[in-house]
Amino acid sequence: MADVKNPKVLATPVNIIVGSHVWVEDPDEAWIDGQVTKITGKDAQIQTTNGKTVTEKLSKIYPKDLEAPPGGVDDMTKLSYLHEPGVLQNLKARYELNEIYTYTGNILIAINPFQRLPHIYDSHMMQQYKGAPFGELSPHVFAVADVAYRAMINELKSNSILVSGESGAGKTETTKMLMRYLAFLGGRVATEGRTVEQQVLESNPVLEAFGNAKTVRNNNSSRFGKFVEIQFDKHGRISGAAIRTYLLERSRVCQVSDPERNYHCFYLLCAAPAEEVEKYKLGKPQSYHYLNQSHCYELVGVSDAHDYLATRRAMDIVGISEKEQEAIFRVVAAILHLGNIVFAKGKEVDSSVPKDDQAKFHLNTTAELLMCDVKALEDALCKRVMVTPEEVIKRSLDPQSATVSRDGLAKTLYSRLFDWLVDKINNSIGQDPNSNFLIGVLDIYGFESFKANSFEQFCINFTNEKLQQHFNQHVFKMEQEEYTKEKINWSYIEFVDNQDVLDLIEKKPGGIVALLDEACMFPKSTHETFANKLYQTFKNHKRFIKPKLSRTDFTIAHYAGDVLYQSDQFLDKNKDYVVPEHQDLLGVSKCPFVAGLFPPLPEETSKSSKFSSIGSRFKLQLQQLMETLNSTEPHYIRCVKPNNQLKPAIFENQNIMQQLRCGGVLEAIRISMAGYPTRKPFFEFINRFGLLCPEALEGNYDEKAACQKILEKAGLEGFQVGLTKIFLRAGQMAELDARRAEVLSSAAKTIQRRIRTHI
Ligand code: AOV
Ligand code: MG
Repeated sequence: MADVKNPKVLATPVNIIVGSHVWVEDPDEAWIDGQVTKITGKDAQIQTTNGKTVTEKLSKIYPKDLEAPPGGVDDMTKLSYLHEPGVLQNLKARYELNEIYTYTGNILIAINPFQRLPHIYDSHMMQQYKGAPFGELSPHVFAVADVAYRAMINELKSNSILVSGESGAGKTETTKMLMRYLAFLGGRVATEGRTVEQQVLESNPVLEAFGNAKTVRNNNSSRFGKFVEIQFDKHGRISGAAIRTYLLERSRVCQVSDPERNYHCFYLLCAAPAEEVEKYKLGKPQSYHYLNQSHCYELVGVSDAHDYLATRRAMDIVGISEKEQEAIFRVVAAILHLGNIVFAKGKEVDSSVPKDDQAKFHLNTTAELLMCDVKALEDALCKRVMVTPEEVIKRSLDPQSATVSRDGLAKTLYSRLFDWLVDKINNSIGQDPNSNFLIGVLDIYGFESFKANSFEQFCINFTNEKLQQHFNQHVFKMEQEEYTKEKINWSYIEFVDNQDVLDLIEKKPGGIVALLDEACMFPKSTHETFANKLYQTFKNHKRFIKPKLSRTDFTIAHYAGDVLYQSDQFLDKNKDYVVPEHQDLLGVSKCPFVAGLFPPLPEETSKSSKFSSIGSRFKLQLQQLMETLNSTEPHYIRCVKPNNQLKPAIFENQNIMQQLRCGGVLEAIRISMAGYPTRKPFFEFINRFGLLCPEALEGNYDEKAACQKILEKAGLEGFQVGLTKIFLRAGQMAELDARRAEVLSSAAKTIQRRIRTHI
């Protein structure tokens, strides 16, 4: 495994001399260009273009390609010098021209423009990309979807497109473009009624209304992961689809803080036409505890009233009936009322009752909307049934515990509602049992490292480790295929993957997920005992670090960097626990929709262990996802967020560099560096370097032999000559350029001398 934090992995050993144009690290700009003014031993002094004079080790500076086109190149592998600063410079030059897409071989890098760029997604554009050979037109999401579709048709093999990037980088927008383009390719022209492709597309606004929210990082942040499988029939037409979702963020339902919002659907409903708002006895979002913990209610440029109607229309199209829609929004309204049931101390010790008339009003309304008995609802919130060998007793909860119980019910209701929507959409679109191949599109959360990291970040980063391994293996395989195609020897290329981190997390028995389950099942566990167990078990693990000053935190050295996790809520969050009182209450709701969200538990689980582990279930889901992905031909899109202000035309070097590291773009480049990063077709190579060995180009020369002669004369070793291209090791291109510069300058001097002697 490469040390991705250390840019040296992309080091190119080159001949740097006084006067060389180079890149040097800069605290503000990540990389800045300049010219070497002095070399002392292993150090170089550089005059930078931002006016500084810096001294840096020779091994830490990189040559600047003076012949790089000012507008950049559309594929990183066309860069003569493949290194971090070169990659960054190239992206920047392109972004300035609104060229937001760039390839790195087969990987598409997409930098969020934060503005609608004219025409780049219209139907004329789709028409152009249809069937165009990859790389012929400018890089584009449509090109990736087109390649996937063609590959599926021609090779009769499933394909997948994996979209990744940090929050706000543009994954969901990219996914929607991909789906639109696939619907364009595989859709039926002018079919009557609701087509499968329309339903697939309209599932997006429905899922976004219930699964997206404004966060600090993105005004429309998806709070769940999504894998959409689009199935095709043998004529290449869309014949079915399946949507799988991962780990919806549950805590948001009861807990939001400035400047974030709860899930969009709550605000949409409050902005619904008056008769609906009245029917559900709703008021302004400001009146609800689940919403007013944050002071953000409206989104710039978004009309909740308009989006409410749009969501209802989308629900119609995906096949959710009028009656079901009514029930869905009734549950949404019930959750808002539920959150306003405030408790005060009751007459008995440690008991609680609704605090005042307001609280009672909300209690009554919640019961009405959920169509359950109001007394039973109150009991379910304020009491717990204790089963002892002798008797069954009802124990009261104090106001604080009753509040926890209330929030638990809200979270369960909401997550079941969300799962119901996903199931419904799947059933309504329908699966094609005869479909032999599919295109899967993955829109999943990117690597996260915040000030405070909990179980959610742990699961998210676990996902990213899995995908990173998949990515590395794929990039490595692609490299090998290119070498095999050109019939060159690649046997010594090695790379180490991140299996050790994956073992630490998921190994059975003994990985963190397994130890967490163990802790959850043992009644006396606390987060302290859990953390201690981790410290003992992974004392000598390279990827696990116990911070010196903490007794409960732990750090994992992920491929994308170290993340410090706080263990205190791991146990609670891992328990997928539905309070039996809540289950019993809503399982018998008079509303079949609500009762359907709480189907009776199978006999054995209801009696014995009520514990089911979110971590283990997630691990299993990931395993299944990886199996699916492994049976497909993958394509990668790496989304990049150019700035944290969410504004157009701001390109923050450091920020972007970090994302390229985390997204594995630099890792892909590193893998390529371990082999032969620079490839030049014979004729291009001869054009550029023929002057190093003019005798090789005499008469009717053979291109391949001429290239070989040029390279040998230059004294290079380790390069390979393929069938149509030269394959150079890292740094050799720069070495050749240095020779070329020498030849050119001595030729210039000779000419000057001749001119002088003539005069
Ligand atoms: P995400 O999916 O990667 O974040 P989104 O796809 O929601 O990010 O993009 C965030 C915002 O960036 C969108 O709401 C648009 O305003 C803008 N945007 C993204 N891509 C484009 C584009 N191609 N053209 C124009 N604007 C764009 V998260 O779901 O938070 O991880 O959990
Ligand atoms: Mg998203």
